[in-house]
Amino acid sequence: MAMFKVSRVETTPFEGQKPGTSGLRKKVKVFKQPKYLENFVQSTFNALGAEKVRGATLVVSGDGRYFSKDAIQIIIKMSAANGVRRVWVGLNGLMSTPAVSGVIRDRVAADGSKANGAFILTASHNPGGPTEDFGIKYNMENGGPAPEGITNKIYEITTTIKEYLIAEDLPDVDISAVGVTSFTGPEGQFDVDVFDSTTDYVKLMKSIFDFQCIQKLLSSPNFTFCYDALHGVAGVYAKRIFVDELGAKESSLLNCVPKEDFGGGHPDPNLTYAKELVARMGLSKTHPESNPPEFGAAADGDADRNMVLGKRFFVTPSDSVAIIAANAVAAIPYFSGGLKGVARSMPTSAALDVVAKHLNLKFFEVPTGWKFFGNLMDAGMCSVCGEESFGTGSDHIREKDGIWAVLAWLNILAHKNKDLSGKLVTVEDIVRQHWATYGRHYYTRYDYENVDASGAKELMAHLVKLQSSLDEVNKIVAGIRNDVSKVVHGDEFEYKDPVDGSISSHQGIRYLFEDGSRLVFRLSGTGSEGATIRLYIEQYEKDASKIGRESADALAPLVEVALKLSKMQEFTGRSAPTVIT
Ligand code: VG1
Ligand code: CO
Repeated sequence: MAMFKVSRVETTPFEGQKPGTSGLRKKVKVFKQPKYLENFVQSTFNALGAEKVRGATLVVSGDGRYFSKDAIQIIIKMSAANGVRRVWVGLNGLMSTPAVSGVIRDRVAADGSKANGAFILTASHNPGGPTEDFGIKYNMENGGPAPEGITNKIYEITTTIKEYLIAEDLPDVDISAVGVTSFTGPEGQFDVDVFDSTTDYVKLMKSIFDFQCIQKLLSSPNFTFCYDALHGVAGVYAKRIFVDELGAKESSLLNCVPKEDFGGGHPDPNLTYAKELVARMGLSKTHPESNPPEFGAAADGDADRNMVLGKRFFVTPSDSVAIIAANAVAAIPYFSGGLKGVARSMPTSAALDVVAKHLNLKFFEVPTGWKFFGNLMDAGMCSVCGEESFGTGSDHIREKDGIWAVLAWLNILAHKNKDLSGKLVTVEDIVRQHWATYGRHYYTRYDYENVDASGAKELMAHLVKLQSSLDEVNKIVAGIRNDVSKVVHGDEFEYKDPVDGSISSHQGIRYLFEDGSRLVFRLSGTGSEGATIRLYIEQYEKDASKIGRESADALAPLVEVALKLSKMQEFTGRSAPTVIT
């Protein structure tokens, strides 16, 4: 067994190592600076405390983006030096964010021990490659992202850090082959266990869904299917699950080979960036497709997001979580005993609220970011949750789960088409039926990416200031359009966690209208450059004769109000958003 020594390396703080909505995300060139990654990793160890780190089992893996392989070797050497007992690494360093969460919760080492936490190496939906983004986040023992108490502590430590520990002489571990490599250090044995995480993940999915029923649907000549991993880590799992287990054709997989730069694309599953899938599903104006598949879906880089499409039909993520919640008990075996409760992030539309009310379910509205759902789930208060940003999931793990969401839809479709004798019940049928029952939430999000940070701050300050007089706001609104309802409430969203009582303030600026419409403005916490303003626009329509409109037409008056009220162009210099979803 190779021996290693522990070196203490002097260092000085780097500015700006503050984790955002989901970890620390920066340009690769920032992460590649000597000692940059080391400072953040050591600060995380220090924040957790030596008693938690010594003897621990840690997962280290990610979405395979550029710089991951180097980062994994550095984190292995630092783990060894900090007294970690073993590190679990996904084959080739690949593990989706939901798979990591599952591994933390369920995998057991030969000696019976389980993982205490994980470093997940991803910048999620941000592009990858030498000139693009890298990211790192820490997940806790429950499989969920570190709560704000810990991330704030990590940040504080990064501002004063003086040294880090590393086993410089530990040889690089071959992560391209499954197996355990053992070393001996001053505190005893240290193991690196490289394993194929798809097996664990397939097992988890099989314990939730009715694979037989889904397989029957996928093999029906009536039903056609397509999945786009956008060259992210989802590709590895997609092949195993959709092709090997469920019998989909190989040709139904698009971009399912993970690449360090995601093939030069933006691994973000939305109508703008998932171009190939959007065209294949018949949703591209410039590339009309004569015979699109019945079902299409995509994932982001680390496979925790999903976009679900029907033939020439887009399902908004806010509708998706509501529809899954409404059908879960009847269609999905894991939920057959009932739902403990449901939750959504604040900017997500209120479609889920209406389902919760109808089904008499506990309901929670939390700030943006998955970490807030975990406490509710740990306390047994929530089974299904989602965000408007293409994130959907359940309490099977503590992260959103892209492939889970696709399987949930397939299981619902399979359930509705059980006898397969008559006409196929399509994705569009299910959504329209849902609207007819619960009403429709017209919804859109405008993103202004990489705008000047000071302009963005001024815009937000302007919107907060306006809220001091709703009379004034209503005068302005009436001057812009006379066909929108009145603003009855304006605030900055604040959340008090019902489980631990912690408070999160400044979680987005809300304007609530008399008819249930909402405008929400937020600054993104996942960007790596400048600022990104997100504007969320929503309008509820109960009248069955009015639920079939084009979303853009229905929302046009509110969009105009939002842009003029916020003085968007004045503050940002932008006449149009970067992305509309
Ligand atoms: C965005 C989304 C948010 C999501 C977060 C992480 O955050 O809006 O809903 O939880 O990304 O998703 P922000 O702060 O940029 O709006 V992932 O898939 O990038 O880890
Ligand atoms: Co992601």
